Parts: sequence; structure tokens; C-alpha cells
Amino acid sequence: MNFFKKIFSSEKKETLDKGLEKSKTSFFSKLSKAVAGKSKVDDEVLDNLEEVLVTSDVGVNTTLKVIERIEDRVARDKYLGTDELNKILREEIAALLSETNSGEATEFEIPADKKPYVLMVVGVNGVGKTTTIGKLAYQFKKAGKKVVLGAADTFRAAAIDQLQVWADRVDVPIVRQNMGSDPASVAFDTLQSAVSQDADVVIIDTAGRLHNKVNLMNELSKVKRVMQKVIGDAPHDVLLVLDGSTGQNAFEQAKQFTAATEVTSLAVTKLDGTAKGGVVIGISDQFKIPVKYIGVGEGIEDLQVFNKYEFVDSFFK
Ligand SMILES: Nc1nc2c(ncn2[C@@H]2O[C@H](COP(=O)(O)OP(=O)(O)OP(=O)(O)O)[C@@H](O)[C@H]2O)c(=O)[nH]1
Ligand SMILES: [Mg+2]
Repeated sequence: MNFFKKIFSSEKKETLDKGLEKSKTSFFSKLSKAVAGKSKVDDEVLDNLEEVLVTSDVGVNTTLKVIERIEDRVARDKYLGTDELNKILREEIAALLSETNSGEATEFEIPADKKPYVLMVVGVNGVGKTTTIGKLAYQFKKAGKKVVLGAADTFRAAAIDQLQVWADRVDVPIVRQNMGSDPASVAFDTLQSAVSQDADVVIIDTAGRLHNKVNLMNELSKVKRVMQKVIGDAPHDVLLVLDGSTGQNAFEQAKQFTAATEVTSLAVTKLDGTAKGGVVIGISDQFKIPVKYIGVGEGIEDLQVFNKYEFVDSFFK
């Protein structure tokens, strides 16, 4: 299996290893209980393993697929030692995820044929939208791109100020209006400003209102429609941010949000400091929408391009 031969920057790997520490500790302590006193992978071990995966937030559907793969393997190989379970899990989950379109990238990249490339960020309150925008702006700027931010979360004054703090920190321009102004109008202004500055990337922050509010769809549609007056095919990416520390709740949010609006990519944040990191495995397996980024801390550098092989490698080691 050459999945793991790809070499990633050791610095990135270290941050990821550290970010997943809690998830791993919790997973491995459950796993060792599941195989205690057992030397061979048998039905009882598989039952226990199923429980370990489900309680590690991998999700029921994905867990069943993983168990099936391991059952097949048990049927093929005559003897599978529990001491190998770790390695087997790593291989089978990587093989399972190789069928998804998540996590193929290794760099912060944007398509060169869209200028400016318009990224709209959506998600419920507090999931980490603004922080993720700040971190993305930093990465794109570092890659030599000209970035403009748009403060279309006009719901709270603090939200605009928070984006301003990130804009100052990264040293990129921000387009803002007063609190309570029309988000679509801010988005329009931002795109116009970006075009006139010949910017490469525009990132639009939006209000984190509840996914079950009826007006969400209308509001986001309006923002999109108005942006299209400036750039016909904008937004080029609608990034839904999910809080990984909420585990199964993140699944629910993704389901409900994708039903309300067209989402083209996912970011899973707050994987550090939670034992629920397994949720990324389930989300990348189960949603057709690719997971593009993961948040592994509050710092400016703590956003990573999600790469499934690197992730699985980190998780099961
Ligand atoms: N530990 C950790 N904290 C994070 C991460 N991403 C965001 N946060 C924190 O989560 C909190 C909420 O982040 P925001 O960026 O304000 O979230 P938001 O979605 O913009 O929230 P609203 O604007 O209120 O809807 C902040 O305290 C962030 O520092 C992460 O990857 N790891
Ligand atoms: Mg915000």
C-alpha cells in the first residue's frame, strides 16, 4: 500500500499529530480494552471494534463499511492478530476513503482561471467561520495572492470587528459597512472593490444563523444573486464550516445546511482539544461534498489542507 509513502511537510504533520492527540488517546484506550485478552481478531473483537468506532464519532454508516472490510480480510487471511489491528484499520480506512473525493489536495490552492476567485463562507453560530477566514487569508497571502475580505455578517457589530482584527493581522483589505446593513450589499461592494484592485481571492463572511431558520435560504440566495451582478459565476466556492468538537451534531448540521443551500466544500474545525476527531473520517466518507480544510487550533497557522491519507496516517499511529 503506497498511500502512506507520500511525504508531507514534517511541520504540518507535527501540528496534525498534536491536534489529534486527544482523539487518538481516547481511541486507543478504547481499542486496547476492546482487544484485552484476545490475540486473534474474531467475532467478539469485531463487535467491540464496531462499538469503538461508533463511540469515536466515525458514524454508524462508515463504521459498518469499515467492519465489513475487516471481516473480508479475516475471511481471507487465516489468522489476524489483534496486535495488527491498528495497522489493518489504518489500511482499510485509507482504502475506504480513497473512494471519496475528499482530501486530495496538499496545498492551499485556488483555480487560476477565476480572478478573483470568490469564496463564500457559511455555517451556524460559533463554528469558526471568521477564524477560518482569517487563517485562509493568511495562507493565500503567503502563497502570493492578493486577498480581499468582505464582512457580510452584519448581524452583530462584534462580528464585523472580529473580521477586521483578522484583516489587520494578516494585512489584507476588508470591505465593511455598518452593523445591520444588507449583507448582499456588502458582498456586492466587496466584489466591486476586489475587481477594481485586481485581487485574486475574495472571502465573504456570513452570519451564523440557525440552519432551521426559513430565511437562511432566501438570504444566501440573495447574497449570491447580488454577487452575480458583479461576477457572473460567483461564488466559485461555498464553504460550510462545521465544528468537529460537536461530533455527530456536525453531521446533522451538514445535512441540514446542504439541504438549505448549495454547499461545494467543507471545513471541520476545533479538532484539537476534542476526542471527536473521528468525525472527519465519517464526514469525508459520507458526504459527496469534499472536506477541504481542517482546523487544529486557534492560531493563524492552525488550519490545514485536509489530506485523507495524512489524516488517517496521523490518527492510527
Ligand atoms: N481550538 C480551536 N478553536 C477554534 C478553531 N477554529 C475556531 N476556533 C475558536 O472558536 C471560536 C468561534 O470562532 P469564530 O471564528 O468566531 O466562529 P464564527 O463561526 O465566526 O462565529 P459567529 O460569527 O458567532 O457565527 C473562537 O473562539 C475561535 O478561536 C480551531 O480549529 N481550534
Ligand atoms: Mg463570525
